[in-house]
Amino acid sequence: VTALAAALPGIDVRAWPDTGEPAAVEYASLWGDAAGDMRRFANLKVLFSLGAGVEHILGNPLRPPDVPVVRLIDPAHRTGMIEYVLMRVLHYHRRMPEYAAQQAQGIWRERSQCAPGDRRVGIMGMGELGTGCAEILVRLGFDVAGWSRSPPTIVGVTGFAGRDALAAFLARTEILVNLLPLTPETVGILDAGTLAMLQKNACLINVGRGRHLVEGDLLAALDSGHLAGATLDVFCTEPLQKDHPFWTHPKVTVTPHIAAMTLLQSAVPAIAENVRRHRAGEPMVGVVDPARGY
Ligand code: NDP
Ligand code: OXD
Repeated sequence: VTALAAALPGIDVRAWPDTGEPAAVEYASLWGDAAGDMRRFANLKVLFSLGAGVEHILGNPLRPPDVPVVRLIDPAHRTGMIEYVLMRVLHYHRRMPEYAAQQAQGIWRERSQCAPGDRRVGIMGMGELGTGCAEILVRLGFDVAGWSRSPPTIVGVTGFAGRDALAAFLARTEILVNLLPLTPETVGILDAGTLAMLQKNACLINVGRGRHLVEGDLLAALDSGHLAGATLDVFCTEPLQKDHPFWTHPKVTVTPHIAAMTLLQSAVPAIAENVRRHRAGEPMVGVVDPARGY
């Protein structure tokens, strides 16, 4: 609040739940649905998500339906996601799970090394974050494909678009990165059927949303030996339940939804700039289309 107030001189910035008179609230920045019935803020002009995802706002039946929803687009967020995805792609590409298993048994054994150009990485969701990851992987020489609704047009990336192209995209993929938004069309998209389409011994990096993945189907695909590993940053229930099999599964790495964290120093200027634009009658950056869900 202090940082946002400093970035918005002349505007009264309050921390929830000290909102003052509801009718005086014009802008709200939020994560989740803790604020409950947003319709009581009768003069609300914009709802800002404190993250890139907006399903927590669009899925709230108590949101004022005509108020624009704006997602967070900020360079530090993008950098954080690129770091995380790159770290895990390299982890699988350089066979670190196998070396970790060898170390546990004191085995000194060199394994074959694959050139990046022979490693096929597939990215689902070629938006702000997927594109950032794809560009850097291409620069490192990986064989990168992207899947989105409209055909991706990133230089060096093999593009696939729409449901009809999903099977072909998955069939070529050895390391799958999920960076889709959660929408009615993408919920449960990583299920037994789609996981089975991946190459044998493929690995999954799920940094989109937990509900993209049918968790039991992933466990079955790992246990059958079809998939070699999974890095999961997002889960159907967060925090992940204490007794969830993912915690101890030898092929699963769990992180607590930290792939790209919202950092004050870059999120605050991004929101403040959008407030400025809105007040100046200029287009805001990151306005979502509620009909598409992202
Ligand atoms: P964008 O809105 O910029 O991009 C979304 C991409 O997904 C677009 O390429 C879009 O296609 C594609 N897409 C959407 N629906 C479909 C569909 N039905 N079929 C195929 N492709 C589809 O989002 P961001 O890149 O900013 O963020 C993506 C997601 O990453 C967020 O929504 C959030 O869930 C997750 N995230 C996770 C974080 C973490 O810490 N784990 C941090 C930040 C984000 P098209 O290009 O054709 O429109
Ligand atoms: C986001 C997230 O959507 O952190 O920004 O998950």
